[in-house]
Amino acid sequence: MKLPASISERFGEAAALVESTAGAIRIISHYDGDGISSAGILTRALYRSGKKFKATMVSVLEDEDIENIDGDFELLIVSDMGSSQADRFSRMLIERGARGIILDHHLADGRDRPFSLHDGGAIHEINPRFLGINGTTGCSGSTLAFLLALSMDPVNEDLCIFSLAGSLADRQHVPMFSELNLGVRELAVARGYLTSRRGMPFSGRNLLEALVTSNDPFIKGLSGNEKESRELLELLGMEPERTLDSLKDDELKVLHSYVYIRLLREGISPYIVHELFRENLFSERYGNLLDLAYSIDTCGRNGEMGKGVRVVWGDPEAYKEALNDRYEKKKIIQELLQRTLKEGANEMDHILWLRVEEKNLAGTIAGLAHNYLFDHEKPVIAISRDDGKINISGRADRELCGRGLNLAVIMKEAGSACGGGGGGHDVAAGGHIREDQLEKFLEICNKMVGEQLEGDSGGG
Ligand SMILES: [Mn+2]
Repeated sequence: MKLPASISERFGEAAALVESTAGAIRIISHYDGDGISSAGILTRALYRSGKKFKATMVSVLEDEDIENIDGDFELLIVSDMGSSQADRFSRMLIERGARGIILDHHLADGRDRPFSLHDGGAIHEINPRFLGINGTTGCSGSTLAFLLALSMDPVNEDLCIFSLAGSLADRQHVPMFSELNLGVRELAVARGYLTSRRGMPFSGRNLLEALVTSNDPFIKGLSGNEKESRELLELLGMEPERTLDSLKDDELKVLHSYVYIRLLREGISPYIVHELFRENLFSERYGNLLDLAYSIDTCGRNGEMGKGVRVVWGDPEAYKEALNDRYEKKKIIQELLQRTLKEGANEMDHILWLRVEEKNLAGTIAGLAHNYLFDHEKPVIAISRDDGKINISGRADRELCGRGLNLAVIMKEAGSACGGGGGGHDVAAGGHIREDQLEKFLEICNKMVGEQLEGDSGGG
């Protein structure tokens, strides 16, 4: 894989640091899909080069956790996290007489240069944000782990699948892979590890499961309805039990066009339907890369990071279990969507709002409800009670944001006017407010959305 010289030099130095380490190597990584993929890639690469290692995955690392990292290690690798605490790590490592590598793609506390061994410190830090690469879209933790593995030994090329799975789990594939991710994607396709097919993001162990469990898109009447889905597939001349990647191009086209028209007929925004057509990557062993990425991610969300790492190590039993877990989770989301559709949303002039007490899923439900269940001209605000306060998740789509909507601004202002705060992105934002302020909060949101979209005449 071709990299600009400045970047491959950074990885080359990190690889040399690993190679020169005779003692134990300690890995600390984030617990989500990207972090687990990273840890899996790093441990496999270390194993292949005969190194001693131990890996742990965590959701957050408090400052005192950094002081208390267990084990007698010579080298610490912090992955998918660490840049915002690089100073702490550095002091701890100097005290212990050890060295460290940070592979992170998150913001780094306003610093404009990475930690470097050349500066007399104990840390060699690689963060795409110091290399002119977008850390939010162009490079994930697993991309960094993979590039290090590749610098250690070209034999690690086969781990590219997990590199992309991690990027996908961080949603860096929407609308498409770019920058360093794109480089890995080109390698994976060119070397035959993955095949590329354009179309809707269907995944599943067979066609029937793909339709029945589909939440994005949620297809009214088909999603969650095994009988209707089976009948449709038979009508289209496709065995429900066939695998997705067994479909020939023209069969895939038939299925996609059918769903496309059906969604448009239901009144789903053409913009949203259009966005569903993107590249899907398939592996013979793992199916749609979406399945691999989200089953690893689900392991982390369930607190079973070890299972996730076993998936990256190629354990077929672990993948089977993790896939089951993923589809269980999809089912829960599906049931929430069905319930939301049945109960309907509360409608105001410019917003829709609904209660989602499953607070970890509120944002997901708000987003899918906006896209597929209700009037897409209005953003959806999901609220969930949480220990004396109310959590808020707002979701819209790119088209509304193009017309002036900015949910980050609204969440921030309306949140702080109601005894809390908020922020995020224009299209997806969140916040929290005092429990007795809900009515006032909704009034402010409604008014602000109206004002932001006011200047636009293209709406309806
Ligand atoms: Mn990440």
